[in-house]
Amino acid sequence: MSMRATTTKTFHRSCTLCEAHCGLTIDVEDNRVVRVRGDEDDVLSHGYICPKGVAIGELHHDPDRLRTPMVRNAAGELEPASWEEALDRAAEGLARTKQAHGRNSVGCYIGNPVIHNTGAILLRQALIDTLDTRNCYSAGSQDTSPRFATSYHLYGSSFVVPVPDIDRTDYFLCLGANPIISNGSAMTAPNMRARIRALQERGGTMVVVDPRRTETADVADEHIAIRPGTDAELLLGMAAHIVRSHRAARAKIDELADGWEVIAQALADIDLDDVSRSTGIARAVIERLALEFVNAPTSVAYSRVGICNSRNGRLATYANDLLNLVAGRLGEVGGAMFTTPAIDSTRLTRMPGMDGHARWKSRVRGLPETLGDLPTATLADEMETPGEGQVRAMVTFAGNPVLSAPNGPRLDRGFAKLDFMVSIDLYVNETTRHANVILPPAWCLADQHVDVFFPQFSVRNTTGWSPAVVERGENERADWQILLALIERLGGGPTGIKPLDAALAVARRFGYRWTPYSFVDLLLRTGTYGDKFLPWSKGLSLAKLAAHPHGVDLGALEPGVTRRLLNKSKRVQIGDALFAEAVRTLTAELASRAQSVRSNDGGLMLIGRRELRTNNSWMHNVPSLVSGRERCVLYVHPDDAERLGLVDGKPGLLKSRIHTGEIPIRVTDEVAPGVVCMPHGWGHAPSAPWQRVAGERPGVSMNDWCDDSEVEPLVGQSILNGVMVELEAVEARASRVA
Ligand SMILES: Nc1nc2c(c(=O)[nH]1)N[C@H]1C(S)=C(S)[C@@H](COP(=O)(O)OP(=O)(O)OC[C@H]3O[C@@H](n4cnc5c(=O)[nH]c(N)nc54)[C@H](O)[C@@H]3O)O[C@H]1N2
Ligand SMILES: Nc1nc2c(c(=O)[nH]1)N[C@H]1C(S)=C(S)[C@@H](COP(=O)(O)OP(=O)(O)OC[C@H]3O[C@@H](n4cnc5c(=O)[nH]c(N)nc54)[C@H](O)[C@@H]3O)O[C@H]1N2
Ligand code: SF4
Ligand SMILES: [Mo]
Repeated sequence: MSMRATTTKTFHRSCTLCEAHCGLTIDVEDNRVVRVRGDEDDVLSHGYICPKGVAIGELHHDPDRLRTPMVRNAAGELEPASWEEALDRAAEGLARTKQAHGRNSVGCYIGNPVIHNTGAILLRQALIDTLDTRNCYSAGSQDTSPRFATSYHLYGSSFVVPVPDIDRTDYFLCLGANPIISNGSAMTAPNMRARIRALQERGGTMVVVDPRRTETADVADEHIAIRPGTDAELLLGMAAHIVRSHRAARAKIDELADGWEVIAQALADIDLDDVSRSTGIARAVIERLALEFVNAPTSVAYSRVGICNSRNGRLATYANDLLNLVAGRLGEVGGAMFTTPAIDSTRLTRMPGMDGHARWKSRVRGLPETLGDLPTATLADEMETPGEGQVRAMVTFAGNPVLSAPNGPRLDRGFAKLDFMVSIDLYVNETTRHANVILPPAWCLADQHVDVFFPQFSVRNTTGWSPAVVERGENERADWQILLALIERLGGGPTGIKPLDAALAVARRFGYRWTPYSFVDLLLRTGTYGDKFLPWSKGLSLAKLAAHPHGVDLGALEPGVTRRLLNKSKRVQIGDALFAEAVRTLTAELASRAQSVRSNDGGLMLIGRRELRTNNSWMHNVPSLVSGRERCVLYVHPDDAERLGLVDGKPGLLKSRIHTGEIPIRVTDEVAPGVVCMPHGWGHAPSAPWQRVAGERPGVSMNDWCDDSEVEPLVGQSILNGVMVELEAVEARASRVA
């Protein structure tokens, strides 16, 4: 028996699994992560960690995670291949399709983890430019597109997003978000529980508007159960009431915004009784909320995924910002504030072709792009409908649309029929199982990291550098290396800007190799806090960041709006014709809408749910994250359960326009009557052979029920909340059939 001394190396690194970006302290022995805990000295998270962060090592070492490229053989089975072979096959297949069927015949889908991955996000545009396709899709149309398109119109950049100044506000109105579980979105704020407690301890108030009494509602001062999909009405109604009560911050509005008169006129027509009928919230409550909001010393309205993925997602997102402006809270301490990031992504969005909205539309349904991406709800149409521009090949990159986008089964069939498909992913999942070539990256822990995206949306200005904590095997490649190799085989370069890529190709012959980190260094040094390449400067560079293992604190958010506006007018375009028209349309329809909502009595509305130990469709293959009680269950209010004869723990038969299937019932008064709720991202039966833990308890996919034929009208966002469904007990159906 041999005794070998193991040395433990300790690293500090930020967690890239969700937007909170907690600092982790990671112990590594023999190139294995043996212990993960919260980094007490991290400048933003001060030791906070959640179960997913604790499990990051388990994820990294998951034996089912792909370690080598996979290529489909003549028998149609995926088998391991060398990098050279896999990359050649990938490039050839894509080039062949493009040559035969034109540029738009190759589509691409970019998933959520890309925004958490420095190299991947910096090469994203180069990939799309190299593919030269209009058929680009992303998780955005199930997540942030309404937020980004609203920011683009109001502030001149999709990435200029107001952040709730949670640590200094007196009144936090939180709509359609569950930050105690999600740990915040478009709001990097680790340890929300402590932040909410601090708000309450300094005498502040938190109000949660949500059809479910969520974990966040549980710690708030007040929970208001709203009828799904009616937040635009509520927020516009509150703004209207503030105006009618002569409490609108007129001087502030005039100072900052254009088009107030148009919107004020549209607001004047809103009838709060109609709003009350539509939302299911008493008129007196709406009026009280409006006055509380405007009378608090400081206040902020914040809305996220629950709002974005609903019937009126973009109008509601606009109404959220409008309410902040009307109450004089935009750009104010304790209100909706703008960051001053060390790496300013808005500089990247100014690159040619990047930022914008509705510059082109999808071929079949005419839905608009946002930030270059078309709505995923129409990807299946584009795959199925013959003609010039039909999608015949796909690249999927860190995504799983079969589970994450509406009408997953239709997408599943579409992927199966493609001529060719390449996936860059850690796993064989429900989507990548259709690929001809899978290119698996060495995962985040094997690469350095500097966040270039989320400091845009942080409640405090901070930055930092993370080292790789495990060594990359000889045969392993980071996402950015895979992308670059694929792009170069297809004739492109790292920036997607032809003259620049040509210059970089020349420089390469002299030994200079572009890396994402050389670019990050450039962005840092030329940014607000940069050293501007002056050796004596105290400013930031990549090397300076590396000297601060717990991150660099750049201070609290600064007040002001105009400094962040990127439109020519340097004014908030609050009266944009698109929004004004949408407000008028909604107002006109309110009465009849309220009527139709009532006539739907008996029908149920399906909404989504996130759970602390899982993340969208992945992380279900990690035993410590999926142990314990079954999570993929449908919450049903006791009144509805009784009316429908449903029993807790037994399956129910859930039916939407496009799908009927069984799901276990949990009876709970957490959901409002008339509302049922299930998590998305489950339904792992098809990937069971490759993800053995996930396959043991596969669950069912919410997006089997969500309809892709109906989308939100202004951005084509998928409607994943407030989906009309019917429900019955499985036994009831069985006895009827008999
Ligand atoms: N019904 C319903 N549907 C929803 C939502 C909802 O609320 N309700 N939420 C939506 C939201 S907000 C989002 S963001 C989407 C997410 O939807 P998607 O982005 O389509 O899917 P994910 O489930 O995040 O899958 C991410 C994939 O990336 C892989 N991966 C993880 N890290 C890396 C990496 O570093 N490199 C590479 N190459 N691959 C990696 C994982 O293995 C996984 O297969 O789902 C959306 N779908
Ligand atoms: N544990 C965990 N954390 C995550 C993720 C995860 O999957 N698991 N995903 C990450 C991702 S990709 C994102 S984008 C963020 C999202 O973070 P959040 O935006 O906080 O998202 P959710 O937790 O889905 O919260 C949406 C809330 O909206 C409510 N809701 C549904 N319909 C309506 C409606 O019509 N009106 C109102 N007012 N509310 C409604 C739902 O009940 C739910 O409580 O979370 C991130 N963090
Ligand atoms: S909340 Fe959890 S998953 Fe999110 S960054 Fe922190 S530790 Fe990671
Ligand atoms: Mo998301």
